[in-house]
Parts: sequence; C-alpha cells; structure tokens
Amino acid sequence: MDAAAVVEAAGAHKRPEDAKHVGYGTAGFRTKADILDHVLMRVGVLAALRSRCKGGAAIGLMVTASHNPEPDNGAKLVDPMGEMLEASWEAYATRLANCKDDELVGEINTIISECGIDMQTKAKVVLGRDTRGSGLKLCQAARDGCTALGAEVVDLGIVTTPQVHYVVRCLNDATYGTPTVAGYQEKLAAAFKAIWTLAGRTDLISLKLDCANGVGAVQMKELLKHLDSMLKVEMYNDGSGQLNHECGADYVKVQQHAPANMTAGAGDRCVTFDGDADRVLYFFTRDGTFFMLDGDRISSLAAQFIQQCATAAALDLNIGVVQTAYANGNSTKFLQTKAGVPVACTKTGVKHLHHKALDYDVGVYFEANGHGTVVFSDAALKKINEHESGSEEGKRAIAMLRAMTELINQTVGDAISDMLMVEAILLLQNMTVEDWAAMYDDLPNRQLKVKIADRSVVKTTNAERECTAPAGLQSAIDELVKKFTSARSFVRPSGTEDVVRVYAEAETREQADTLAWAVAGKVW
Ligand code: NG1
Ligand code: ZN
Repeated sequence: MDAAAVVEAAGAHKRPEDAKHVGYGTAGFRTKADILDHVLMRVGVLAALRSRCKGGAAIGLMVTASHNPEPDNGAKLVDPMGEMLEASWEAYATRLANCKDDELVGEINTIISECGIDMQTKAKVVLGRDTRGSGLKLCQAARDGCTALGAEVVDLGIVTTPQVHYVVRCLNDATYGTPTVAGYQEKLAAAFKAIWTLAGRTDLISLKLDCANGVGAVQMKELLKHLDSMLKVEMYNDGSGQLNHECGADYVKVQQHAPANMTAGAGDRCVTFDGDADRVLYFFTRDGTFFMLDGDRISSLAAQFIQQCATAAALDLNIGVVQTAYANGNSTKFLQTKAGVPVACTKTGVKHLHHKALDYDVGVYFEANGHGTVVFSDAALKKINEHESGSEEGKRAIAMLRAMTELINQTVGDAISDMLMVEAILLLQNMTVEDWAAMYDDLPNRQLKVKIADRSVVKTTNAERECTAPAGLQSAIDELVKKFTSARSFVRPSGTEDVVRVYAEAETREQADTLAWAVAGKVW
C-alpha cells in the first residue's frame, strides 16, 4: 500500500475531531450529506480493498440516500455478482469510516492482514450517484479513496442503484450482459420487445409515472427512446421539484394516497418509484377510493405467472416466494392456498430475502414496500433455455419464461425492470390492474412508529414475528391479538430509524387501527 497516498487523501478529506459516529447498516451509510466527505473517501478505500480481496473483481459504490430527504446522502457497496456487500465486511466499513485520520493507515493494514489481501492484485470500482446535489462532491471523495489505493474507477455518473448492480455483475460475468448503462437499456428493451411480439399487442400501453423527482426520471427517459412504440409514459415529479418531497414510493406507501402534482383518475394506471429507483408500487382509484398494489401484489402476480408457465411447459421448477413479517396476511394465504407456492419469511432487509430466495430454482422476493426481484438459479436457467416443449402452449410458455429471465434485473430490486415485468405479465395474460387487484383483498393494516429511550431493548425472534424482550411484551401482544378477527401484530426495532415499529392487521380497518394503538401502548 502507498501509505503516503492514503495520508494525502486523508488530508484532503479530513475527519472533523467531533465527527458523528456512522454505522454501515441495512442501507449502507446514510446521514446528512455535509458530514459524509471523509466517510466517502474511506468507502472508496474499502471498495478498492474489497475488489482486491475478491481477486480483482469489480465492486460497486453507489452514492445515494434512496427515499430520504434531499439534504441526506449515503453510500452502499455492491459485491461482484451484483449482490449487497457481504455482512462480515460491514464491520470493516464502520471501523474505517470512524477511525481518526492518523489511524487510517493502521486500520487499512489490519483489514489487509485479517483478510489476507494481496495488494499486487488489480482493483476496479464502479461508481454511481443519484440526482442529489451533494452527489458529485461525494463521488469525488470516493474516487480519491479508490485512487489512493491504486484502484481503477469506472464512473457511471447519474444512474439508478440497480444499474450499478447490473454493471458490476456484467463486468464480472460477461454472460449477464454488456457492462454499460446503454447495455442495460438495450437488454431490457429487447426483452420487453420480445414479450410485446409474443403478446401480439398493437396499441400503446399508457402509464402515469411518479419519479420522486429522482434518477428514475433520467433513466426512464433514456429507456423510452427504445420503447416509444409500445409504452406511453406520462411522467410526474420528473426532476423539476424537490427530491422525495410529497412524492415517491415511500411517500405513497406510507400516506396511502397519490403523490403531489399527480391525479389518479378512474382508469389511470399509476406507478411510483423511489428516489434511486429500486422500489416500485402501482396504484389506481376506483369510485374515489385509493388502491395500492404493493410488493406483496407484485410477488403474487410474478409467482403465479411463473408457476403457470412452468406447468404449461411441463417444466419441473421449484418456485418459492420470500416475504417479511410486513407481508399482508392475505397475500401469504393467496400464495400458499390458491397459487400453491411455498412461502418463506425472513427478517426485514432485502439482503435476507435475497439470500433465502437463492434456495429455490426460482425465488420471488419482495418487501411490502416494493423492493424486490426474482432470481433464477443456474439450474433453472439451463432448464428454461434448453427445454423443448411439444405443444404450442408449452412453446409459448417457455418463450415467455425466457424473455422474463432477460427482463428481470436479478441482481437486486429494480423499479424500472420490475415495472416492465409487471407490464409484461399483465400484457401476456391480458389483465388490467383491476384484475390484478382482484387476485385477493388486502387485510386492513396499520404501521406505527413508537419512539422510546432505547429501542435496542426490544429483541425479536422467528423472523421478527415474536419478541423475546422486554419480558412480558409478547404475552401482552398475544392477549390483545386474541380479541380481534384474522388479526396479527408484531413489534421490532427499526434498522434505519430510531424508532420501534408496530404492525397490526385485522379483518376491518377499525380493528387494525385499534390493535396497532393498543400494542403501541404496551411498547411505551
Ligand atoms: P427498517 O427501518 O429496519 O424497518 C426499512 C424498511 C425495510 C427496508 C429498509 C432499508 C419497512 C417496514 N422497513 O427498514 O423494508 O427497505 O428500510 O431501506 O418498510
Ligand atoms: Zn431506494
């Protein structure tokens, strides 16, 4: 290691004496942008180390704070196959980000020796940022960290988080696609065109899209150049307003109404992305009532479709859905009983869902908030690509599955790719969003945030569905749940905010609300 170069980078990106401690959590580093300069330089250093540790494979570094307000920013690292950073490295990230400037060289040496990193190996880091004003400067800090460690930097500029995952994957696995943003656009467009042709559709699909004033708008405009004969997308909150302010997938999910500057009229098919375009939700209104098609709905639609294609083609595929405790109880019931698909439940956070999804030939996973994707194992891809079906119906089903494997960004949840997947399924099955909504009825539910002195006193087990501490809390919840019909409730400490989250669902809106508030009363 060139210690002098590290000292120089540390000098250019000084850590203030009173710097706030930052932790690499579920969403990477995320805090106010103006205290992140030294952190980003160090994340650049870590990305270079990670690349060497992985034999010179490209590593991604995305500068984003997703659905947080504009003054925030953050950073996430992407591992070689396009997956999230391996959990054991999160502690290195936190250590490196928080050490004093004069401890930096020592910390780097510790990581090098603990991981047995060969510093002669080449290193490559793929950088991307969302549309936040602070992004350019923070990317420069990250770049300085990479360069100090002698890593090559591939700067993608303003891109969605899933595009960074895609490019990283392609650089390390050429079979996945061309490792550029243009390659991403072309791959998705070609797959969607194939589906369009299979469906024999002739008229345009019309959508209204809320882009959260974020990067989704920039990238959708590019993609639509390839798809303008198939999709007509009216964009709202396309960058002229404040990022994530009264708009975006998180806002729509939590507020349960349309974003600002956009009306969802009868018959409108509305879609919303979050600020870095890795989450997507659909919504529409009927007789003035707002209907949301969330991550559970996307999972149900995708799992049922893939199951039906496999059956039609007589293809033996082990399909499973992965959810979290926040999945609506009726979605779980629909999947298990009507669609006949097994459902697993993991802790909150896509890395847990993604990991579990790899247990299946085809793993469908979505968080209720719209973040998720479908992963196909190598064995499943081989079966799908080599299978020959005798019947016309079987041939069509296989062609549909093949196009799906190309359309879906399997590395991570991707709003653009997921939206095209939904459109493709609706198109191939000749379904409207109303038909989709009719697959099952959501159980009314309520989420609350409770602020307590120390949220870490709440401990959970069984994929966060039961709490083990403080003593007596779970039995109090059980007693309350018994009083309501089709009810379920759980509490867990948030991994991204200083709150305890309360979730309740029950047969009626009133029951769900009453139960949620009663459970919240036990947490205080
Ligand atoms: P926490 O704050 O741990 O509940 C939230 C979301 C997760 C996930 C992460 C990462 C809910 C209830 N929780 O986690 O689903 O998206 O943020 O951004 O939506
Ligand atoms: Zn996001």
